[in-house]
Amino acid sequence: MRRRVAVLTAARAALSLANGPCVVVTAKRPPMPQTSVSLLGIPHDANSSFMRGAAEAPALIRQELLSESRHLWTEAGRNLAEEGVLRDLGDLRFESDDQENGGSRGDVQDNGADDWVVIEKAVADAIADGQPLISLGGDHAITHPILRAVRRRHRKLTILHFDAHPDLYEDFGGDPLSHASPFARILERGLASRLVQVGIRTLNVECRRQVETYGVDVIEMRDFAPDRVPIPDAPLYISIDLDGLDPAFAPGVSHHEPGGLSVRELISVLHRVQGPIVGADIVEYNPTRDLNGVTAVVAAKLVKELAALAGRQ
Ligand SMILES: [Mn+2]
Repeated sequence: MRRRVAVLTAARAALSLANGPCVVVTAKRPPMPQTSVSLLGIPHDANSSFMRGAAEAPALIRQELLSESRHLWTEAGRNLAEEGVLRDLGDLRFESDDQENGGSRGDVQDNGADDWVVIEKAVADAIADGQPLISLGGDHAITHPILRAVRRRHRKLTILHFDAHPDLYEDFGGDPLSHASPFARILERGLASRLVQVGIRTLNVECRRQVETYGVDVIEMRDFAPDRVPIPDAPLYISIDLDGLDPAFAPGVSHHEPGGLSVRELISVLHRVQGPIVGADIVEYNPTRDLNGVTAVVAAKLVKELAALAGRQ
């Protein structure tokens, strides 16, 4: 049942009480609140296999997003600067944080900290009111605990995933929580009913076997065209590893893999998404590899275009 909002100003209340029956003035029903999009930094890179640095990303992406060098209008015509549209939840802090080790890998450590539980709980809190969330990594390992929380809220869930790599390794380098393995964990636990991967250009025998095992729809980069990408049904989650882009566009990643997507090609696919998305992440920005901060600007641009999708009614 719709709740009517009654507003009784102090002055009118005083007047009413002085002059007889109390008059309750019913305010005009406020307009439907716009969907707001939450932003959460998850500075975690302890499961990176090659080099660290992605934990430094969220603050730099946010800085570019809010830079005065550009406005917050999206290409689809949404102004993220409007009050209440963007809700910044800040960055997560991990109890296991320490400068030398960069946090625990996500499994329970001697100190009792479990970074995966921290991430899962923060994401669950962020989406508890039904509003979509864009998470800023961190490395790609964080998509697994994020999806644990998102899937609990959405009984059906599909994923559109941009990446140079399929991230389907069973146990990369002995770490089942590796940033090369999140989609193996997600699919083996049934956290998504369909996974579409775009930009892939690193398939080896093991990964091709995993693609078969889990029934993943892979659009390899050699076959890519924006209109060839099947957009999965809603509720849809979008995961963007910035190394899906060509290193010419996004040099600030740990694993340079030439022959990738242009920024425009990736956005063209995003613009084909019809319905609202329930969540998204942008991961693997590694500032230690960036040139003039250009990759942070790309990440900020993608936050804007994702927010336009997430904010649809
Ligand atoms: Mn990747």
